[in-house]
Amino acid sequence: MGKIALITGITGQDGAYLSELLLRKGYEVHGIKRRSSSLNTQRVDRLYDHPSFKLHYGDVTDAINMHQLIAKILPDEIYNLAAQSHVAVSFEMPLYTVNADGTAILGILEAVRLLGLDCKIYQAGTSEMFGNAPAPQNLSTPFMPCSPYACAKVMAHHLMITYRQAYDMHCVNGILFNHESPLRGETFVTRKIVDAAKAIYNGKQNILKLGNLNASRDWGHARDYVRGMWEMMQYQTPEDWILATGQVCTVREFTTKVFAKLDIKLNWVGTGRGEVGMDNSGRILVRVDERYYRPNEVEYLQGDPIKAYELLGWEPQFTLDDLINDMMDA
Ligand code: NAP
Ligand code: G4F
Repeated sequence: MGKIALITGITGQDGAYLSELLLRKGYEVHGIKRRSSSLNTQRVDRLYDHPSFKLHYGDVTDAINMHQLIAKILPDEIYNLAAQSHVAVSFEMPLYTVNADGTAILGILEAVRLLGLDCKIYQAGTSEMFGNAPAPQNLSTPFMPCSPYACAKVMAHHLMITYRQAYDMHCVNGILFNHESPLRGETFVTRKIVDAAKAIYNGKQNILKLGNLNASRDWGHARDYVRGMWEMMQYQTPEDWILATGQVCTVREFTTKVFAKLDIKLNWVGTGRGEVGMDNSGRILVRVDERYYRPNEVEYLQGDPIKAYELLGWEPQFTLDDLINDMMDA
């Protein structure tokens, strides 16, 4: 008998890649999808006919629903990936974000505890929890969350440790730095840049508007990161982990690289909120737009994944160039 996994957030980027990975490993994969008036399962539609792939309606903020699903599915492993995962949106919907990204893990923890299940739980933590703490951020770096999203994730992280210590439950925290892919949501900056560059190249869009070009991120590929999630869950003891590449680039550099793949050289002119990116003929292709700035910004994230490297043998297989090529080719 293969293992049974339950994935919340299965319709998102990581949920889709993790589903593929677990099915390849012989798992029965159950996922929670939200009821929506429009289609929201495109990322997993190709798995729909797989005999070991099953979707259930649900919402992580509904603890009764989570309890019922966990009691019915009796999973060996739960991956809690569900989240309102957009940092900027969390400033506009703080209470919902804290409910979905912070409080909701309690519904899962309590269900597993009250049902007495021997079930491992993974919580999708984030480098945003470090906020503007000095880089490189490692497992000793203090959390300095500076968005409702990051505050919620810090709460979930500590609830996991509390249940691990109090009830001896197998609670695993993955603190993952930014990871992208062709399945990345369209409003995250890497996908937005790739889509816009291609549309500008094809004459379907005139300009790309961005916020803080100086923000620096440690960007990896989601395929590498879901493999790391699974490896953390197989480790003999429940622990906290960091997955990152250690390589950093700014939003400006990422944009330059993407346009260069289309043989467009961007020349940056001006500073701050007046900065623009022009092609060699002087046409403005990128402009800074105030609306994409956040009330609070995390300026520089660079992770130190040494523990995952030493204890799990995890290391990223995709370079930043590989990632951009994969996103451009999609
Ligand atoms: P994503 O593409 O935004 O996917 C989020 C998933 O959560 C979607 O399936 C979404 O469903 C679901 N969801 C949202 N609210 C829900 C609710 N109340 N009940 C049930 N499902 C809900 O995010 P991702 O990039 O795959 O990230 C996966 C997890 O890792 C998230 O928790 C994120 O915060 C965390 N994380 C991501 C990164 C990264 O760089 N990607 C880094 C660190 C941590 P719909 O499809 O219906 O919207
Ligand atoms: O792509 P982003 O929106 O990702 P962000 O805020 O780093 O969050 C992502 O990674 C986290 C891990 O560190 C996850 F936990 C989280 O769920 C999510 O997946 O923005 C990246 C940077 C930011 O500094 C932002 O201010 O790009 C800057 N940026 C500049 N212009 C922009 C834009 N971000 C977006 N989304 N859109 C812009 O136009």
